[in-house]
Amino acid sequence: MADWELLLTDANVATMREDGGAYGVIEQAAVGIADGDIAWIGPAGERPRNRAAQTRSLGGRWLTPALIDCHTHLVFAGNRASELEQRRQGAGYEEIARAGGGIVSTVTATRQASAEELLAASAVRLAALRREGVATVEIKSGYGLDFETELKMLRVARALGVEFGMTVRTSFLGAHTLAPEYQGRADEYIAFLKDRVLPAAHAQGLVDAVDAYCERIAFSEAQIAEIFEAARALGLPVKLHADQLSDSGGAKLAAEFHALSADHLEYASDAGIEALAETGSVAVLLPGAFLTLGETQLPSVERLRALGVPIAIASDCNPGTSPVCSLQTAMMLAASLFKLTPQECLAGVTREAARALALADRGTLEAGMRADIAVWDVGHPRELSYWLGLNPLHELLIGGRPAVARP
Ligand code: DI6
Ligand code: FE
Repeated sequence: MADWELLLTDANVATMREDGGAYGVIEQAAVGIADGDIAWIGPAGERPRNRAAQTRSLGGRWLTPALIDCHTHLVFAGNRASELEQRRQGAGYEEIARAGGGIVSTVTATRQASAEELLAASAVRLAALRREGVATVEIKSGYGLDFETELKMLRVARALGVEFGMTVRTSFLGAHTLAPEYQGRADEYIAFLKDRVLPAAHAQGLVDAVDAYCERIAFSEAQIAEIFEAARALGLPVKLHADQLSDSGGAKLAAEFHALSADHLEYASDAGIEALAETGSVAVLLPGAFLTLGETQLPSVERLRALGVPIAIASDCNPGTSPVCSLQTAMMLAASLFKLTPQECLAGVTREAARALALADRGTLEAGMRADIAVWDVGHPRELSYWLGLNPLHELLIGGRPAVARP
């Protein structure tokens, strides 16, 4: 009877362990896999003599933890390509939103779509992420803004995880923007969300975390605090779209609720970043939205580094501000626009992205962690935030089983 289901040999490994030096590299490594987890990993010369049902040489290729996209809105219907022309005529994101475009136009399309149509449209985007080595993805609601559609979105997100054999973590984002039916009655909308929609979604097992949009075109700190109090009462962690378009006090609010993460942060104040540092919240940077909006205010990466705030990177895949279905592109943009190092970029989509989702069983390659492993045709892991438009994935293993192989 074999001890291991699979033994991988002749590989170089970037474990991404925090205590492992640059990238946590193990050269000429071997990996023993049992029951979908890493049973042993280390220099091949030190490998224990466990028997393996299957042994595979990886020909000297590099292994990293499978990628984790910790911030997406990838379930939606339609798209917003028409806004490109509006922007070329000088209209800004907020102006388009106030004129009834933006999120609300995606809401209309998403409400009209059946669950099957929503699943089919979203599957195309999830397949693109998985082809690039993503094994875990966070998916938000927030394009329903009514009872039926918010739950429909979350059910589709769960179904996508099953269909693709990936881990999907859902975030309830009913507080994405004001539902059209509640114009001028924001406080009533917040009450509707926290008293009716969130409890029902939670009771059906559809919610892993609660998110909100803290911004002048969305909701105030006080309104979001009500949603977050309801999340806390249900035992759900929170995360927050914070200080994306203005210093709206989002980082500080996220810290007050010990949020898993504060996301965007272009306009976060030093006090807000210091608050995040004190609570250990992860800063999730979203360069796709920064680029698409033509933003010029950079997030304070130096401040985040100096205060030891963990930095994650995500695609923010959404039809309005970040039509990006590529986590590798987000890595390259984080390197080129936000000046993160290649190691920070790879940590940002592995170890730190796992932290942003409170997933302690992945994000590094070490004994006991899930065998979610990406195999790359690169000369060094730094290339993963270097190429734009070239996907060097050779193979993706999810739970130790091949999920994607280079054709
Ligand atoms: N911030 C964003 O960039 C997205 N949502 C949010 O809170 C935009 C979503 C959209 O425009 O569809
Ligand atoms: Fe977002």
